[in-house]
Amino acid sequence: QEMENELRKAIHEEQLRLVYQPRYDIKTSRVTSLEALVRWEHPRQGQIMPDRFIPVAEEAGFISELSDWVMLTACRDVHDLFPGLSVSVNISAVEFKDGALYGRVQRALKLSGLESTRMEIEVTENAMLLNPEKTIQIMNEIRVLGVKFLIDDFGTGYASLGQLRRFPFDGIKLDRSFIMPIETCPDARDIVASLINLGKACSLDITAEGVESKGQMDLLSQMKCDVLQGYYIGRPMPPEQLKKVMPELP
Ligand code: G
Ligand code: G
Ligand code: NA
Ligand code: MN
Repeated sequence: QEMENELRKAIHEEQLRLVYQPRYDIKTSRVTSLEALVRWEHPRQGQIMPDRFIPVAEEAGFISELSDWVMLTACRDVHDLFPGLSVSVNISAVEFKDGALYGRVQRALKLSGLESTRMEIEVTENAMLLNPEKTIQIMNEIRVLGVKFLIDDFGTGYASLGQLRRFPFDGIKLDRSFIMPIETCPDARDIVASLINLGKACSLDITAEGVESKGQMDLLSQMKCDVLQGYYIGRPMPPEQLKKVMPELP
């Protein structure tokens, strides 16, 4: 309850920050997109991670307000600081409940001036289970703008691939729990190879999350993964810092 009130205030008192984690495109050997991740700089408690306060915002019914701030700030930062790069934002399942998301996305694009084809939205597979018909309709409307959709943490949720095939996704992000063991465990490697092939068969762009070593990067390149994200490529960083280190990234 107390956290709820403080978080409401935080949105208006500029206590929220975005950090950006680079995503590396294997084909062009370049960082081509960034994921925006929110942080709360609490005046007394210091930095609070989203796992702790996103659920609070969801339950208290102001996740959309928070998300509006995230979308606009992310679109502005990328428009102003990272010419040519795309940006992805994380959207909660509950944001598909009403019909407002289309207008909210459009507003962030308009106010920032970012080309719509440079914006991506990450949704977890659990979002697909709440209200499939309506979610598909909202996704289709937003995709007409040119915005892309990615399934986040793929493999950790409860949706089946049969269910997911009905949704208009552009890409999937393989959860880092699949990527972690690929260097040491041949079974894990086979599973990731199958997931990549499966994704390709559905014409989906495949991102591997949690890439922490050169060995994993090489294996994933061999398996024809499309995009890599993880500490080996770069940690989530404030925009100014990322801008500075960009030339030194792999
Ligand atoms: O790296 P990090 O601790 O930021 O991410 C933890 C979790 O919080 C991830 O699952 C991520 O998708 C989620 N998350 C980060 N930023 C946002 C955001 O702006 N909105 C939502 N809904 N989730 C976010
Ligand atoms: O659920 P989502 O994938 O959006 O969560 C992103 C989370 O994963 C963030 O907390 C981010 O800091 C973390 N993360 C990003 N790259 C790596 C990595 O290479 N290893 C680990 N352990 N965590 C990572
Ligand atoms: Na994400
Ligand atoms: Mn993820």
